[in-house]
Amino acid sequence: MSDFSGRKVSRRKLLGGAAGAVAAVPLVHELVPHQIVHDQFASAQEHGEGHGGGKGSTAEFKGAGHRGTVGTVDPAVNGFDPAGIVRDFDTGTVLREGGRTVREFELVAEEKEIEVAPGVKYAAWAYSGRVPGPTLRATEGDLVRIKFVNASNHPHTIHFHGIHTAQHDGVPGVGRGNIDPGESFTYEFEARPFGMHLYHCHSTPLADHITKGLYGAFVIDPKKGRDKADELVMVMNGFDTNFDRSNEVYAVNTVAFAYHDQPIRVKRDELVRIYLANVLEFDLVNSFHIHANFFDYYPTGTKLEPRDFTDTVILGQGERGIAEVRFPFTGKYMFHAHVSEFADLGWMGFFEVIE
Ligand SMILES: [Cu+2]
Repeated sequence: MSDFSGRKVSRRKLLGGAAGAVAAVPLVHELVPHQIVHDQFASAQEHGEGHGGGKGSTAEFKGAGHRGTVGTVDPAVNGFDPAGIVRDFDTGTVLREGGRTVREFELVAEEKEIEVAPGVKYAAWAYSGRVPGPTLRATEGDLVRIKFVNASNHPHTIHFHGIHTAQHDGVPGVGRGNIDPGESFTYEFEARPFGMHLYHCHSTPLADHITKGLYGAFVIDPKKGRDKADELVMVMNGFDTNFDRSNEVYAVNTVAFAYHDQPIRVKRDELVRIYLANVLEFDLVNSFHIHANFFDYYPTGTKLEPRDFTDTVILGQGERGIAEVRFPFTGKYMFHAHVSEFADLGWMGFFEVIE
């Protein structure tokens, strides 16, 4: 298939054009160099850091055996660190009102340049300076109050997944709708149902407002709690760094290969609970795979019995779940998207299991 100029038109570009508001974008981006990120990843391989390359090829992992980037992203540049985000839960300011627990949060939308892979900058939109935004956490039945301040130059909202009224659904044209630059609004609802949920901007064009970085995890604990565990948050995301409506960089918690360079340290035999979400745009599926182990999987985390005992789960856009795993042996164990292209472009890391 080709357009009027005779160039090939992909299905992705046709869909992009059909969205109306972005109709002009696909042609403009024909002019944008597409190869920058791939070249950056490829040049690392020429220097012996690619698959099976040099130092990383021994059985005992010792270096950059799989990642195709040179150097690392300095957390000070972004003001957040995937090593911190993975265990960072914001339980809000807790109040009691009429015998009920109330949790108050504040999220501020702002424009922020972030580095998503070494040397790869991205003009993000962020909630409270982070991509993903803070992982908000409440217990089923709590009253949750989120003050949203729009300190950016575009209208935004916060749409929470959960059960609540239309007025607090964070959708343009309903209730307060778009929150304009400089304005604020407080969303309020009861936390339910328990599970692993999401929040994200719902302004239009929707894919743009999400992929720019306005999303975060929203954990609701069951009233009776869950078994004690080492708890991790993994928001699987990606970045369209050349605006061609496909992603060039893939990651968990934003920075490509972050947990490859700095493995997530867990204890042997300890229960590890992973709150997993897929917020990718432009790619229809993502996946999560653990090496040399199997995990219990709870889709959306809304039931207390696992649905699967597996080593790989597939998640569509906006899908999430909870994985529970124990590592019986010490050592370094890879985890990555089993969509192999994503793994090569950043969505790959390690657990380091210690005594
Ligand atoms: Cu937005």
